[in-house]
Parts: sequence; C-alpha cells; structure tokens
Amino acid sequence: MDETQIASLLKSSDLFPLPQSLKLSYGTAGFRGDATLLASTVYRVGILSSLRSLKLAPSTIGLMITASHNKVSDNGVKVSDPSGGMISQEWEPFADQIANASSPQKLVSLIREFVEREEISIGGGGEGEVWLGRDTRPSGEALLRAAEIGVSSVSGCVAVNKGVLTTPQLHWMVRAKNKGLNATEKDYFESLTTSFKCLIDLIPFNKSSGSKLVLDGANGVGGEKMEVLKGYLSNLDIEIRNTGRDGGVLNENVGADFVQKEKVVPLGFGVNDVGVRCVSFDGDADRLVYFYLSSGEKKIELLDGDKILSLFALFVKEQLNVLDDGCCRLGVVQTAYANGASTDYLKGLGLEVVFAKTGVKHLHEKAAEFDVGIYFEANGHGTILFSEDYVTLLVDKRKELSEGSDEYNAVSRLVAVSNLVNQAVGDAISGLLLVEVVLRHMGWSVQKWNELYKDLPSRQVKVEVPDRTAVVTTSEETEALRPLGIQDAINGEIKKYRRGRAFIRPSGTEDVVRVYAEATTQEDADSLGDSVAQLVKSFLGSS
Ligand code: G16
Repeated sequence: MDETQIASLLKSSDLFPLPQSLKLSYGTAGFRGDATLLASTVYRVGILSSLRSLKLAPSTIGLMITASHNKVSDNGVKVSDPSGGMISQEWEPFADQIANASSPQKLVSLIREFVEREEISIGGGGEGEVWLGRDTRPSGEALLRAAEIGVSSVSGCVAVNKGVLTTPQLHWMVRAKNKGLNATEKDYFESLTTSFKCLIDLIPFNKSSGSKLVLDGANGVGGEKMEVLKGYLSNLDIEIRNTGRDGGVLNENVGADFVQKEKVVPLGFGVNDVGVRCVSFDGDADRLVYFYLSSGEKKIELLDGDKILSLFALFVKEQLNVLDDGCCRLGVVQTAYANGASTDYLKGLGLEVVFAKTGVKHLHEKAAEFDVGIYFEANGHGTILFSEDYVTLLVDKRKELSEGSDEYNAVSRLVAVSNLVNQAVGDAISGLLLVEVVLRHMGWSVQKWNELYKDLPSRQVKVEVPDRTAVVTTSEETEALRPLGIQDAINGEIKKYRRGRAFIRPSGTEDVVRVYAEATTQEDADSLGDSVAQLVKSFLGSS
C-alpha cells in the first residue's frame, strides 16, 4: 500500500470515529446494532468490500444496509460475495478486527497487514466495484453514504448506489452481474415473472388466479416491492397490507419474525380474515411464513419455514419420481429449531435430512453439496439450490423428450423452479411465488397444506443477560458447552417431559440468549421453555 493510499484512508477514517465502548462481531448475518452507533462500522465494511472486490478481480461485491427483523432504530450491514452468497467466512475475523479498531492508525495498520497477507493489489490497475443497497429504515441513507466513502477510499474502487432493495434482490443482482447476465431490478422482476408464468402454464386444467392471498409486508421494503411485482403479474390475486405507508412501524407487531415467534395475528389482520390464506415477510424480505386464522381469536395456525420446506420437497420429489431419476441427489437442510414433526415427515418421504448451525450461510453451504438441496430455517429463511451440472443435464434431457409428455413437463417444472427461486439466498418474494404455484398444482387450500403433519408444540423465549457470549454451544447448537454445568441442568428439565427437547444459544443478531423448547403438549413446551430460561438467568444473571 503506497503513501497516497495510506493518507487517503487516514483522512476518510477521521470522519467516522469509533463510538466509545462499541464492541461488534460479524454475527449470524453481518454487523447489527443501534443505528446511531454504526457509521464507523459501515464505512469500514465499505473498505472491506472494496478489498474483497480487488482480491477476486474482476468482480462485483454487494453491500446491504439492513437489520432485517430487528427494531426500526437498529441497522446493520452485510456483504455478498460475487456468487451472490454471503461473504466467505474466512474474511469474518478481519471484519471483526477492523470494525473494532480503536483508532485510524490501528485501522490502517490492520488493513496494511491484511492486504500484504492476502496479496491484494491496490492501485495496480485493477478495478473494484461494490453495489450498495438499503432497506427502508430512516437511518439507511446516511449509512449508505458512509459505505460509499469507505468503498471509494480504496484506490481504483467505485461504489454504485442501487437504492432501496430487498436483501435478496441485491444478492440476485450481484450474482447476475458476475455471471455476465442482465442484472437490473427490472431483470429480477422479469425473471421471476417469466418462470412463475411458465410454472402456472404447466398446471393442467388450471388457469385461474387462485383464491385471494393477503400479504403482511412488515411495514418494510417487501410490501413495496410486491406492489411493483403485482404490475408484472396477471395471475396472482394478492392484497398487500402493512406497506409502511399507513404509519405502521417496521417489524412492530407485524412481519414474519413476530408472527413466527408469537404465533398471533399481525396488526392489520382480524376477524374478517378468518380462513384466508395469509403470508408475512420480514423487514428486508428474506423470510416468509404463511398463516391463517381459524377463529376470530388472535391465535393463528402457522405454516413456518419447516412447512414451506416440506411443501417444496414434496413438489420436487414428485417431479423427480416422474423422471424416475434415481441419480439426482436430493437433500434437505434444517437447523436445531426445526420442529421434530417436520423432520420425521421429511425422513418419512425418504429424504436425506442434514442439520446445520443457525444462519443461512451455514445452511447454504450444506445444501450446495446436493444436486438439488432445499434448505429452510423454521423462521422462514430458505431456498432451493440446483447445481449447475444438474440444470445442464435437465436442459439436455428435455431435448430428447417429446413436448407435452409427463417427463417433458416434469423437466420443464424443475428448470423453471431453478430460475424462479433465488440461487443466492432465501427470498420471500420468490418463495411466495413458488408456494402459490405448488398449492395450485396440488389443488390444495392452505388448510390442506397445513395437514401435511402436525407440529409438536414449541416455545421460544429470549433472555436478556449481561454477556450472551458466555454461552458456547456444540457445532449443531443442540448442547451448551458453557457455562459449565448448564447442559446437565437443562437435561434434568428435559427428562421431565414426554418428547421433551430444548436448547439454548446466543443470538447472532440481538443481544439475547435464545431458548427453544418442544414437547407433546403446549403446556409442557411452555413450562420447559420457562424453566430453561430460568436456568439461563441463574447461570448468567439477568441484565
Ligand atoms: C438472520 C439470519 C438467519 C437467522 C436469523 C436469526 O436473519 O440470516 O439465518 O436465523 O438472523 O439469527 P439469530 O438467532 O442468531 O439472532 P435476518 O432475517 O434477521 O437477516
């Protein structure tokens, strides 16, 4: 790194001093926290994104400003690799180091060491490009400006502001750009629309627009973008609520995280919606869950990520059965939060089920090992990955089949699904479209879909503690290794309940320890959840 570059970094970092006592970690999905404290972090992630782009030159990197399901006063930043997936985990320790560097001098010295070690050529004629996106949070615009300054303080790198987007849109666009494909937001909508229409046309004797679907947009970017998509689609009857324009607050008593955790109706939904098929997005539209009201009460019937996964698995498997394709390796990936009944159901279908740690980056990696890998977290974050080789094989196979035959149609459906579902990350918009296709294909109502299996009653609790990092778990997060003795105590509680299961883990996006409990009755699941939460408080103290 030459003197001009060092001077440029020192000058720009002076604009973004690190707030006192700020300690951040890249976490489950990037850096998150109180938006008023994040300018220095976002600026530094801008620098990191430029370095990543130069390291993988020629490449475009994505930088998204969002705190997804967190409260509106929070914000965050995450980085996408050229593939559209999350940045390589090998770079996370460097992200942590620079985010926490106490002075501009320390920051520059860390960057200098890293650039040398990684052999990144700055100013050597290579060009870097970082595409920036943000969700609808009011703090987003100023943080995006900080990111721009960070990106352009690395010589030869440019920031391209793509404006307000859903997280999956930015990932999709980055992936398309690096593959040399059309990569605008319009291209995203057109690609989804084309594959959706193709799948609808492949449903025999069904050209209706289906019964009405009502969307809860979490007062975030997802509702806004669905309104745009609606303009492209003629065969989807959808009503969009909680768009954020009617004074509602982002994620406050609305959205996928609220609906999935609390299992009650979001604001804006009520007695008039009994029996109607409803869907909730989260704040940046990378998660979705379906639900319906079975009575006028607030309680809902929830169809979470596990049920969406089961529906998709059934559909994909049906197509593979038509092809009699024994050589396609189809697998599903879940986390410890998956309801035990869903895992039993998927195994009952004869599917290979593997488990990963919480965080899409972990699930994505495992799903990519299959020809067709379906991953979903219970919270509604997931997608279907098709290996490029398998898609090529399908396209070649179709050439040998007679048009309109069952096999031809099955291949066409699989190819269209691979184009519809986001190959980079979980995407609420494309997930919604695929659920709608599969329900119409099966001729199922949301109630019929819900009958695939019955969830075991479960309960989730958040516990605020002085230091959540005191909880250390095994790699699959099913057992706590620290604090010493807590796992034995949890096991003691689990034993008291039939089909009892419980675990704790530190959240990577909120300052809490999460507790998950499951048992054969809701009363037992609640009681197990509460007693494990009590154990967390007694081992770690309450804050
Ligand atoms: C992020 C991750 C998800 C994860 C969720 C909660 O979601 O992308 O994979 O399940 O956080 O993580 P934790 O339990 O560690 O707080 P989002 O939608 O907030 O980006």
